[in-house]
Amino acid sequence: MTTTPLVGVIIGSVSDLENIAPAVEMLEEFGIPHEKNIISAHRTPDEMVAYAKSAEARGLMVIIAAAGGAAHVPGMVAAMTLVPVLGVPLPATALNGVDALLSIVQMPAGIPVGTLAIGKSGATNAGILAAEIVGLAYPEVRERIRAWREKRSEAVRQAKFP
Ligand code: RP5
Repeated sequence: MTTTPLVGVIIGSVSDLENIAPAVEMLEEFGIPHEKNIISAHRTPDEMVAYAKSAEARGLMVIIAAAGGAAHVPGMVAAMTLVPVLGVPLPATALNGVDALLSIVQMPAGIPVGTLAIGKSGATNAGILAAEIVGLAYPEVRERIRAWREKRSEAVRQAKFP
């Protein structure tokens, strides 16, 4: 297994840290080298462009891009790279993430962003989905995910309904 980051996780603001944490936990669970960056479409647009344009050459296989509000980052990054982008809408405004969901999921045909659920559930699944994509090239990652799923299945089988 390489030590070069295979998954890039980006958030739009430090205020997103708590919500994106489950994605990072999943990548750690499956032992996937990853990098983490705070990149804002409206506050640091130049850094966003540089990040997206260098992603492929740096060896990233997947980018998880999470943002709240207007949530431009996932779509803008997707427009500038062929590395698949998973978008996680985060609750950050009075609209509780519905704004970000609609923004991220409604990419016009031609530039896809794989959109997950709002908030921590979406972040968890983004981490797992990224791991599954990495698992296409790294069988050991796929086997870790298989074992993790089986452990969760077994926990349900052993659970008591009092
Ligand atoms: C987005 O705006 C971020 O992803 C965050 O969810 C939201 C609010 O950011 P802050 O104003 O809290 O920095 O760019």
